[in-house]
Amino acid sequence: MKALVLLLAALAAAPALCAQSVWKLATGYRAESFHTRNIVQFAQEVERASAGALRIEVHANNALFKLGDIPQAVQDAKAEAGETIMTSLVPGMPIAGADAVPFVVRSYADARRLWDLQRPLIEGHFAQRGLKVLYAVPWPPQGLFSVAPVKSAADFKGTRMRTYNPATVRIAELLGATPVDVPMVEVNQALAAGKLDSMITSALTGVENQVWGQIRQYYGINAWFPKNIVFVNQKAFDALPAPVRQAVTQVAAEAEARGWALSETIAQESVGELQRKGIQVGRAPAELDAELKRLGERFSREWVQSVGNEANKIFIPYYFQR
Ligand code: PCA
Repeated sequence: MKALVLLLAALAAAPALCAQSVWKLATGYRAESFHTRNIVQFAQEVERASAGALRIEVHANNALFKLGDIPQAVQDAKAEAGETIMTSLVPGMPIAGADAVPFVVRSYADARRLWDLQRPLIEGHFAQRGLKVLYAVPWPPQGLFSVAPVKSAADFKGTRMRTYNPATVRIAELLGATPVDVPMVEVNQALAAGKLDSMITSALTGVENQVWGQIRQYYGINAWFPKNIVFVNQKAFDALPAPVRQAVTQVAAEAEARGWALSETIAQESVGELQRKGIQVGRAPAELDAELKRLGERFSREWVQSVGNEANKIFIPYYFQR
């Protein structure tokens, strides 16, 4: 009997003994968000596919590092892996802003084509920082939320617009609004405290922050599809045995495919949910729509100038090689 107990104890401990590597993966989004749920599934599948040789601990909600600090933390090996919104990297990596240029990507199929073209460039920039890209998944399309109905760009003058990346800051400026940086997980509080008049984000982010207490309007302008990117410190990756590296790469490709499908489903569900909660959902009024398109063109020109030749590597094939 004693021998049996000892044997069972040894078996129970066996997976732990095999779990040679543990990675911390930091994200700035909530545990319940679809991106994080997808990451948790990715982690579980890595553990299974590597027979316990690699365990990934997911730290959500800015708990380990703030969203914008995560790439540097992973580069400095303070965490082995992380997730951030790619467009937050724009100051040091202008090409990362390709997926927040307004009105370029109009559908998930467009977003896919853009990522296929953008990915090799992004991988090169990440490699220069000692980072390896695992996968990227888009947020649902970005719409315009407003506390009050708006008819034209003039209605934004002097109002406060919530921002989450350099692109939203520039758009607020072009509209004559004051940009107010609010992390995604604090949007609800900021709205409840009366600190915001409008924001451009996904219907999903509106749902997750239960914005119906203050927000009255949602205009489905489909401005862009920003992506979250999941990455790992290259040295941490290289330290794994070859079969485990293969397992990670394979499971990452599956997580990417699953995440894109989830995003598309959730995009539709979220707009319905906003409507059910009493938010007016519709298209932007014609005058505002035309002004936003002009503003988008100006934004594109500025962005192409800031990026230089790499922008052509994406947008020439994007527009001319369909
Ligand atoms: N939600 C995140 C980024 C894009 C989105 O849809 C946010 O609002 O911060």
